[in-house]
Amino acid sequence: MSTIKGLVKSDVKYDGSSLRVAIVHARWNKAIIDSLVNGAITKLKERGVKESNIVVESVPGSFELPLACSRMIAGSRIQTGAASVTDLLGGLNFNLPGSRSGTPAPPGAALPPPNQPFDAVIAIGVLIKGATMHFEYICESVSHALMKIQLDTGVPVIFGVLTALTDDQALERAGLGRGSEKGHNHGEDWGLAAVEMGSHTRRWA
Ligand code: DLZ
Repeated sequence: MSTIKGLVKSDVKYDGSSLRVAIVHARWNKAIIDSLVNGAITKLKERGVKESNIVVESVPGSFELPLACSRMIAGSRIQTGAASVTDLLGGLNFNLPGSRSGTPAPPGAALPPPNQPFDAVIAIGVLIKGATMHFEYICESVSHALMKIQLDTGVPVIFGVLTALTDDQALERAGLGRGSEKGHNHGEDWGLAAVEMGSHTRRWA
């Protein structure tokens, strides 16, 4: 029997060719992260987002994702003049060492000035439940913070944080399942969601 759960594909094929998208990912559970990030980049490119308009940045763990997303959105707006410095407290001296678009920049390298603010940010992390309450606290605070950032800034923040109870749950959701079923790579959905939401918010502006 087929399932009723899951995402129904949009009838519209959104065009990402004019969009600029940031991916911010944690480095905890890196093998799973890599697969999710690659899935997202594949779909962004499939929808026409230019490699030079995909910026990938890493942070230590999922707990660091909200601050990074917030600063990247603010910084890209200041650099492009889309917001004034006074609007965006803390955005001065914004610099993104080690960021990459397509291929990694050398550590310490500054990003070239972008020609437009980010249309969407994808926050990617993999939280796997352990023996303590760490998992619950991080899941709760990160999901609330990411929602707040997108509502406060009006820039879509795609929730690419897996909150898995077991290693296998996380692996399956990154297309790396250990059984006969490899599972579906959710990173692909996040790439498509970024293009769809980036396109919507331009129309809704
Ligand atoms: C500390 C911690 C733990 C226990 N588990 C994870 C995890 O499963 N996934 C993840 O992304 N990060 C984890 N972290 C690290 C925290 O997110 C954070 O980086 C540290 O607490 C430092 O603020």
